[in-house]
Amino acid sequence: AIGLTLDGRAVTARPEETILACARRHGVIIPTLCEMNDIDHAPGTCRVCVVEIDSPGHEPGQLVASCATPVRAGMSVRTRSRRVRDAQRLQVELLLADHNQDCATCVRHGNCELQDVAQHVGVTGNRFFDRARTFGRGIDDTSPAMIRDMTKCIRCQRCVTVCRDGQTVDALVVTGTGQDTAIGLHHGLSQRESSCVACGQCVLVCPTGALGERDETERVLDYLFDPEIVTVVQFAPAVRVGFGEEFGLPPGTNVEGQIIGALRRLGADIVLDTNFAADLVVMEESAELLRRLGGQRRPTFTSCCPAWINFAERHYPDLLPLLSSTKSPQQCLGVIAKTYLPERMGIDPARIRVISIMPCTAKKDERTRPQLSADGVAEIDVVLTTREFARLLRRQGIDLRQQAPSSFDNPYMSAYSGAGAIFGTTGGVMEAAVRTMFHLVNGGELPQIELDQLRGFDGARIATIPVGGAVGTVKVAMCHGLRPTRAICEAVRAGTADFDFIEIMACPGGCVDGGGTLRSKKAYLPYALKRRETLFAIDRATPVRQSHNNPQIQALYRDFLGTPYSEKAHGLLHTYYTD
Ligand code: HC0
Ligand code: SF4
Repeated sequence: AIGLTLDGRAVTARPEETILACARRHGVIIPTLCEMNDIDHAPGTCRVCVVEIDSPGHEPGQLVASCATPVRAGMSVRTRSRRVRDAQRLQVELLLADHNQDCATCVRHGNCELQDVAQHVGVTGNRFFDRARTFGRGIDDTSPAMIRDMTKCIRCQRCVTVCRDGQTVDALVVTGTGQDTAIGLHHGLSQRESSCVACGQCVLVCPTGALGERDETERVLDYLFDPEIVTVVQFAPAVRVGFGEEFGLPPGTNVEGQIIGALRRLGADIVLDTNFAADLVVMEESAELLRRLGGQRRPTFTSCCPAWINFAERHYPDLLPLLSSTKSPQQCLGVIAKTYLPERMGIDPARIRVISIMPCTAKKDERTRPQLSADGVAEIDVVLTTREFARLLRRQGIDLRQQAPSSFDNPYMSAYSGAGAIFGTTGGVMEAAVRTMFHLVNGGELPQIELDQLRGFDGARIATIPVGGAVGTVKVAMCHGLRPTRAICEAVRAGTADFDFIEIMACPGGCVDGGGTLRSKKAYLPYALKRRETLFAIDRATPVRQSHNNPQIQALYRDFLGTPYSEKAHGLLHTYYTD
């Protein structure tokens, strides 16, 4: 260990660590904006983390960026001297000079790292603000999923790092230098035209409101308060375990009951569960996979993650024939809610609007696919991210902590199995499908319901599953995050991958950490494992553990669809992809 002085206190540091890292370990706060430890990002561009040092090789009292300066034995560091505070304040004032400061209307209002840092360094005025300069950088609202408001960008480049190094999509690029530095899409393309897959990981790391979801809470209020419209609301498997934090509950708390209660209070007419549709997808996908097993084309890829579909279409179009044709649970729920449900309940389908609450930005984009509409009627009418749902509750004065829980009561489309519940975490779709495939092949139930070999958390995992019967074993792989996904796509393309079935989730962790989840400050994906544990606990506590044993799924096939993969099921629940 190295000895040094930190604000007059003798402390020890690890060799090679930066002044910033050392200070953090000792509980000393140095403000930062561009730096983000979780994604290994410290470009040193914001210069808010300056400190004063006395150290050999430096001028006495030299100001240095603490994120980029390693500790040295005998160094003396001052983090809060007058000179440091003045320098930090000046840096933040310069950042604010061309930052659109319409904070009251900002998507990041109340949860902004720039606001925090401005408070920390004591900025009290706007000496240099020049609104005209913010006009030089525009707003890109071409994507159905998200808005890039570059008038609020502070050029920290976290988005560039997460998109390039984390996701390997590399859609974003730094343009210009000095005062003209900006973040854009490669080749000057719009977000929509670019190679972006709408995964939303850049939104999760953005410290300000420069990147945000396209807010559609107003549309939802229009539907809720229109007496002619029958509102059908679904929420995704992962939403119930990632939403309580916003209202001060411990991370990973299951708030399913409170969400249902809040939706009823908002005036939702029918509350359904995406978990039900996950069970439906298992039925279709397992039947599809067993058919494909005998054929030439291997492997089959899952198709429920819309950012993965975008990735395949834009980056690996030659692999599209390998994707399962089964629509995602979100879309399957929409189509069944506009056909079977009104038939059963005696409602005019034209009055129905389906609202989804998803931990995902790409679900907003998926909804707009032309092949997911029939005769001009979209299967899903509006998608709210988890963040917008929190905003909607606040706008309506609902505090989740005070909300009495309620439960699902729709007799047709709200029951779910434990298999449907675990869709929200990496490996869950595979585990759910294996439980049903085993049944389809052998008649009975898989004796060991929880498949530990599928439950690790590495970016890519492989397993061999003894399904038995005529099938024997099935070789599977599960990837979460697009870096491991790219690696497996390359292997499949090269013919070196020996798999039958591959599950892909574009976001690291799967939906529990989707790009539409609540944003943490300075942390990337801090709660994945807690949320995942709660999903596994829901599975254990659910009396029915297999999708094919969900009584409402059995009734849907008996009364409406026929068998899995029947002509009717195929017409409603399957889709195609285009490059
Ligand atoms: Fe997911 Fe889904 S599991 S993508 O992660 O498959 O968003 O939670 O809703 O559609 O069910 C997200 C979560 C879903 C879908 C389901 C799938
Ligand atoms: Fe990159 Fe995903 Fe952001 Fe698109 S949404 S720019 S792919 S990180």
